[in-house]
Amino acid sequence: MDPNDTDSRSFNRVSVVGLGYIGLPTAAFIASKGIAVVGIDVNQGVVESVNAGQIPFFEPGFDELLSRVVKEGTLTAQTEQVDADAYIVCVPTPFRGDHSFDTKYIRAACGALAPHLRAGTLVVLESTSAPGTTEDMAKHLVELRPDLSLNDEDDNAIFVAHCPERVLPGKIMEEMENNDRLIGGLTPKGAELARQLYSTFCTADLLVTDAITAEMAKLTENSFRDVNIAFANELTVICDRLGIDVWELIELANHHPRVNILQPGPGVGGHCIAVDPWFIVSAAPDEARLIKTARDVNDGKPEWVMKQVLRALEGKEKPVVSALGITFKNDIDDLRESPSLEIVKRLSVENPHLDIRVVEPNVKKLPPVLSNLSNIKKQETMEAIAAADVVLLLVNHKEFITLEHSVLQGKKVIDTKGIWS
Ligand code: SAJ
Repeated sequence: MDPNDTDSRSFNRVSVVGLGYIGLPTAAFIASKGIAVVGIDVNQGVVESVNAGQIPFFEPGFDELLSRVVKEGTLTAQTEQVDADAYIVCVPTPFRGDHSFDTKYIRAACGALAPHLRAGTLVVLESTSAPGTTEDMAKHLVELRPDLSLNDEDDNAIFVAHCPERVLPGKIMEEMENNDRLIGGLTPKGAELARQLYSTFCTADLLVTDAITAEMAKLTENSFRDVNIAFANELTVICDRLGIDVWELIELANHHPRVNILQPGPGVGGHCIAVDPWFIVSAAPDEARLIKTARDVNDGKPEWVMKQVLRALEGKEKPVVSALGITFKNDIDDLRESPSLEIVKRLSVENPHLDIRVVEPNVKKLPPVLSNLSNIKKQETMEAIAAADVVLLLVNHKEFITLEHSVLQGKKVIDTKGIWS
């Protein structure tokens, strides 16, 4: 096979680096098409769980697919990198204290895969990244392997692309296959090879562009949502000042044919929407004014909720708060960047006299940041509500939506998601 022939390439072995919320489903979908996939993760526990056919996190419907591809032998996991025709990098891309983009995990992935590269290998960066990261990653790869080239026409070329993930946690089974994908080639041949790889499992449109546009498009999507949620969150604060029911207001305004206001809440969490806009702000700090303000509005919401709670508890001698939900959104077990968790933690630390009961149907035990605090304990819904002076609804889990309203009678209720209004 001519390594430079990108007309129709078959991928005999694909390596997916990082077996988290995105990497593992991606690996399983490719493996389900009969392609040998090796999942690489630095965490031995994750590797063992995958090889046992068990998902190390909660995602509806995914366990069946994972156990099938592991049983069939098309997906295996290990800690050491392998030779492969294509590498898909799905490692975390956090920000530093100053909100600048941190490439440490991408660089570590490059260091491990560089010795395995050969002419014709495809490397796809799937992690959400700051503009220019794919190009920097490619340059780093050829620094590590000066015998290889990034020029499509050279015999010793490797091919690089950015194909950002777009799936919604909780709907991954549906969206992995059916969401349109951005295929951002660093070069035309990189784009073509990546298009072929993603066409093995994605049945929607594969939209080819260059790498930096794909990077910015992904950040733009999440920033669009962040700005719109900030608008809703700001309305809550304005309405509270003016004595207006924000839920009724939004419902009424959304009857306009061209208005679609999102839902306010305790803030914005998860590792995507609360993070990605900062990569734009960091790349263009003087220009990204609205995007930065939206981040500040959403990050300020937990503080506002805390003040509401303390106001509602004024005059109580032994105040009890029952917080319903600590995950970053409904019906999942994911606590990353959760504003609800932040609210509960800060209420506890800053107000040691509070007695805080936490109800979270999606986790077996509280994370150490909460369980280590002496004034917090986990309880079942009814028990926690019965004990509460203030019932603080933080996440719209299905268990809370279907709660009989009568159990809240006589309680002060702060409903940050508007499910009982
Ligand atoms: N939220 C609100 N009000 C709303 C919608 C969401 O307060 O009306 C809050 C949620 O409670 C949560 C946060 O925003 O705390 C983010 O939740 P989400 O459901 O909007 O999004 P994520 O973070 O689960 O996934 C997003 C998705 N991006 C977009 O919808 C533009 C997903 O498609 C991306 O793949 C994902 O980020 C990612 O990995 O980047």
